[in-house]
Amino acid sequence: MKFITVLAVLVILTQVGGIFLVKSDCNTSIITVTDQHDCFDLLLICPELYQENLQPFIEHKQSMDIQTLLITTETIYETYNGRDDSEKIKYCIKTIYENYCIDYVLFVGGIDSIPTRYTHVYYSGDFGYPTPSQWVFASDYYYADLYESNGTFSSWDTNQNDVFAEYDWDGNFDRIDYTPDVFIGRLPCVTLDEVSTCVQKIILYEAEKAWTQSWFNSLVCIGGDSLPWDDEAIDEGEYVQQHVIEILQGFIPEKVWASTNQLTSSHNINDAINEGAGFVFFNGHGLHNMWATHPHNSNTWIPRGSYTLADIDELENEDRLPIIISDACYHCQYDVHSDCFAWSFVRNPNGGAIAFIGGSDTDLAYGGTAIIQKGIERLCLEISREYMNGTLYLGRLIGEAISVYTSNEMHEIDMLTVLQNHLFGDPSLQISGSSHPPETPQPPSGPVSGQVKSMYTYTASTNDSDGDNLYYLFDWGDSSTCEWIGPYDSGAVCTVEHSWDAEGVFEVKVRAKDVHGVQSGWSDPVEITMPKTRCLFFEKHKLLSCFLFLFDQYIDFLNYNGV
Ligand SMILES: [Ca+2]
Ligand SMILES: [Ca+2]
Ligand SMILES: [Ca+2]
Ligand SMILES: [Ca+2]
Repeated sequence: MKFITVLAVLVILTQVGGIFLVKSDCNTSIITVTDQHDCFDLLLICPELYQENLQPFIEHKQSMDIQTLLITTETIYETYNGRDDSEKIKYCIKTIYENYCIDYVLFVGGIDSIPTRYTHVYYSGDFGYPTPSQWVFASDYYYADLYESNGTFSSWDTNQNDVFAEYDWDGNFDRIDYTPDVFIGRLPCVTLDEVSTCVQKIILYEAEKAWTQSWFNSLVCIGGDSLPWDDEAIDEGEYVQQHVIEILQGFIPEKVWASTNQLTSSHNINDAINEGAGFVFFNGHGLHNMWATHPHNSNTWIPRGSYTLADIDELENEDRLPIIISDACYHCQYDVHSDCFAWSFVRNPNGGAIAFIGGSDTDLAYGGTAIIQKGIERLCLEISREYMNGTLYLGRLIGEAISVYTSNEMHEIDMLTVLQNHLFGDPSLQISGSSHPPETPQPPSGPVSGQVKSMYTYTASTNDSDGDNLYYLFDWGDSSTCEWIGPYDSGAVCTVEHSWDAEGVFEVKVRAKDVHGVQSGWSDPVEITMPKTRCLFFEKHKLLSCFLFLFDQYIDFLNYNGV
């Protein structure tokens, strides 16, 4: 086979110079290896047309120590067997995985360049609102799930009737092991300009180490009451995001919420994204070209006129590029609409997003607090947990989240969640730093009581075993927003001022992060009382004195009147 021939050439050249050339019909890419048994990290699959525009990407990945191998769809179709082009691609991924132990696979090309696989799921469940019963949607996840649980090739057509991923489809079932074996992403480019734009964005994102930038720790949450009139009167979008905020400790939430009246216009969303954010969450309703939700227990749609593709095109966040996670219908329906919602963010040359995670079909969800138990909403929480576990690469973030999700018993809604999930982005994209975290700081030092609206000074410090410079984030126990402050030398004292606007007892804590973006845990809290205990006692004492005075006067009055 031609592919075997190519590999033989590679081995010979490797033995000669430590650098080998991957020859293709129209171009040459240079791949550096140290010996012939080396593993690759990333397999890049694209049509020949895009190969030249991807050369800077390959060179950049090499510089990031991500060994990259490119193979064109034309070569795959000539070289590999399979009943159709999709199966040939899947066999190619499997072969390269087994020979070169790749972790990540990136498709560069839309549906016309690289085919997907369509599911066939019949779902008769009752969600209390109309849902389709026949689910036929694009599932690139087919290419990530290489093996069944017994280690054999996973065709997604185990009953061999050429209908794939069947679940109760005319009574037929195909056996699927939902665990991903490689981490997959797609840049569904349809023009060479889009290829170049994505390459430039990825190179800049990693070269600037986006995860170390001050804007990265902003977390934009866009949501409202996804399902009005549920029995518990929960604003589901905000409820999911409150859980995300609690998981993504150290991120500063920007709540573009219905309940805070911050979601009346599309400008609210663009203003928040233009400031820059590491992550953006959309929780609500979508079509391939829009997003919207509801105010609390209302059938009104907000923002006015919905958030549309035209709004995405107006984004100007430049290199402050978020990873967007969408819990809404049809945002990744690239197989029907080449300019779908998700892709419009990623292809935007003036900003938008570095990557988008979402679904290609209808997103089923439970109303009320049960919303976080299943579906893409649950996946939002698992993805957030994976990030806090220190996951370095984007594909692993979503892949590991799916592995956790699928470790429980799979029902129809779980199948639909996992199979329609897509990552539009580079799965080998670095999204956090590799370094030892700073030591968890001692609680902040400063006054433990004081008066409302007076300014007080607090200090904190800690050490980083790598000697990295450090930033500090204080949680003042009130609703005030705060920012990461720094950089300070490891061990140096960070001094800040704060005042409280209301009386009460506040738990104040601090955490540190190093210049690689790696964070310590929160310190133990210190209790700060506003106003001072002495003042409270004084006020009460004065009040008591006053009562006693009045009581004395009352006794005098009674005596005077001879009662
Ligand atoms: Ca598998
Ligand atoms: Ca079948
Ligand atoms: Ca609701
Ligand atoms: Ca460190």
